[in-house]
Amino acid sequence: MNIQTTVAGVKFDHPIFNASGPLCTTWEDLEWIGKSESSGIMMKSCSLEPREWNPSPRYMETPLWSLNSMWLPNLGYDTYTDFSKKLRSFKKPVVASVVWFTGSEVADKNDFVKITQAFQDDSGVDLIEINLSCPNVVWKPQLAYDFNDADYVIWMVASLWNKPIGLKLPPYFDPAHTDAMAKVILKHPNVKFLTCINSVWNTLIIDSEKEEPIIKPKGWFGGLGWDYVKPVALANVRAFYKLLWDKIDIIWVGWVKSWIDVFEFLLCWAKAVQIGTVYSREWVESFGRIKKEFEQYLEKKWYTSCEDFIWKLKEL
Ligand code: RRO
Repeated sequence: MNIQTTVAGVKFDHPIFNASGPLCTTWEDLEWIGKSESSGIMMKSCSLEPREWNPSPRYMETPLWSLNSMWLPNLGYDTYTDFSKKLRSFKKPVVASVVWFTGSEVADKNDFVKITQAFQDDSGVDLIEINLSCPNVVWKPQLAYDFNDADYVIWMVASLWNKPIGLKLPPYFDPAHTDAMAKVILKHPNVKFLTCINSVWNTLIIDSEKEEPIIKPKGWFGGLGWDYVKPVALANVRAFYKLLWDKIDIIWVGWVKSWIDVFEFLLCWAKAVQIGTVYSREWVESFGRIKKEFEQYLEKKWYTSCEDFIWKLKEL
């Protein structure tokens, strides 16, 4: 069975790898992913300066949802450019995630340029994901909801082109907003892939037993993921596919936990899937488990490659 896939021309042995989020921050995390059955190595979103975690409690999960407010903890972009060179030894695609955040209230959009330039230059990175959608920054709206700002930032980094650039987008809930973002993307042919979606932002969950909210930062509001969010992710993939299918090679997705999600997302226009919450729950075993279950399911359906079903959802 051949379940290889490509993202912006970069080959992955199979469609399942980690999302930028849990357990991809330190060298040890990344080395474990390198040795695992993940088809790629995605690094944590990085900023100009290193950043610490938000105060606890900042993360909670149940079988149906996860809620986070990590606040971009990372070791600073120059550490990840170094890591990326060493990660080449695992012979699988390495993906950088770049975020606009200086560590102070005065974030400068030129950060994006500086960091993206470092990954363009002499690094081990194959793809660069620009995170326009961190839900947990207190004093800023998400860039992806400000279409003029997003246009400007994409223009700045797209001009540095030599490695494929993609955008990590938040969920959009109104077709007018999906249309507006697609129009921005179409102005920048160097944008080659989208990662849909980041967690659903500004959500509140309370513990009725304790009679208190479950996370502390940002007035208790965090980014929601997992089962609650999957239909929103599918709808966003569908919406962007309809608008951009012949321009943007790829649409990637999150909120996957089993073979059925992988199958559904590929059927519905994704080329690869990233796993976050399930990876943090099951750790590196999650990649092999989901891949094996996925292959078994394809065998049962007599499919021999992703080409047999990818993007082939029947129309109603
Ligand atoms: O670190 C975080 O709090 C975080 C990030 Br950068 C992101 O893009 N999405 C998310 O749910 N959390």
